[in-house]
Amino acid sequence: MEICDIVSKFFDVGNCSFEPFGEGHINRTYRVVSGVKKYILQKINNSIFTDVDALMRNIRLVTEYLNDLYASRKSDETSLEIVTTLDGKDYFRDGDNYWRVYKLIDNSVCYQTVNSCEDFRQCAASFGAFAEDLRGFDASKLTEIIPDFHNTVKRFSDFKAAVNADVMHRAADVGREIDFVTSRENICSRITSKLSSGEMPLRVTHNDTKLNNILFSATTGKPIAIIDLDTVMPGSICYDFGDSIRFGCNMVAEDEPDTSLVDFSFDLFEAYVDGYIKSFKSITGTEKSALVDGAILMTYECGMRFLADYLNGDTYFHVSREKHNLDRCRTQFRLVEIMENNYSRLTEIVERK
Ligand code: ADP
Ligand code: GN1
Ligand code: MG
Repeated sequence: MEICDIVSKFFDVGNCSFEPFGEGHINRTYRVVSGVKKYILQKINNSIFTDVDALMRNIRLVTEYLNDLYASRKSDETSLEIVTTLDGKDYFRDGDNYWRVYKLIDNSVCYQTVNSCEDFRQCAASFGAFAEDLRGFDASKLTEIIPDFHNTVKRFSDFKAAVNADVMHRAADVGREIDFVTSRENICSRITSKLSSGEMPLRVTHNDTKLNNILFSATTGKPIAIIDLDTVMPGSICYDFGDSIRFGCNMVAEDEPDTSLVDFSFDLFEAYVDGYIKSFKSITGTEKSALVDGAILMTYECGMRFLADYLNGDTYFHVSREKHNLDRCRTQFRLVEIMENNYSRLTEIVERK
């Protein structure tokens, strides 16, 4: 079906125009304009999100909860707003394709790299408030949409399976990267062991807190919306903290082919820790003391996922060039090295806050 025909299942289109939008790795996103109205249309990646009903139920529950909260506070923040189909459903199914529409959050900008410490501090405050605001949300209402999403121990065994299968015959050329992963097997359980012992609380978390999943106001420059709620489910706060650090403190793009350019900003790290801890008031001592581990683990895990996908033939993350996933993996591993080499410096920054 054509894009405008799909959109007509959601609203009366009139003159419809659309363009591919954003830099997400998972869904296909379009910006759609119809008269004065603007929307985001997404083709849901249903090979990853196999239970689309549960996915959209999770998003509806969380967005309604947050939007009610923001309205009661008369806050400028907003959450996503699902536009239903003309027959009242949260998505439209066309054979094997599943489509959803959100209101476009207008007058907003989305960044791929951080502009300043102040912006990153505000981004941290916003993700910290997200965690704090969802404290009262009943996690049992949510489906664990991708089980073991940030279970690094499980990710490690999936990685080993990809190496052993070596379906594309690529393993021989990436021996160094494979060794990088396997030599760090002992770090995989640093967070999962604390969650299973009950030392660390399981909370409702976002699980994909990279910078391009937050929108800033084009007028005030302040964060106005946390988007990409596909992976909201129970998790550790250290995952959310860590994923923001992984993406935001890297001074070059996630897919920079020249790893000698990869650099980790300690100033940005400090700004993020500051903004996060100030707004996330209920953070526990155990969580705070595992934030640096969260940053290392999320970066290591993401690199391992990119490498596994490279070995599997690039079936998960969208790629736009040869060895794209390998470039992404290498930037992550360089960041891991920098953080490992500066572990006490990072820990001191957290302890000072
Ligand atoms: P993916 O899961 O593929 O990352 P996202 O839901 O993050 O998909 O959307 C991709 C991009 O589209 C975002 O990074 C952002 O630039 C843009 N976007 C998504 N939803 C909205 C929205 N409601 N308003 C404005 N921009 C949006
Ligand atoms: C994907 O959907 P997107 O592009 O925001 C991925 C994250 C990775 C990230 C790496 C559902 O995020 O887990 O950290 O790419 N999302 C999913 O950039 O797997
Ligand atoms: Mg995204």
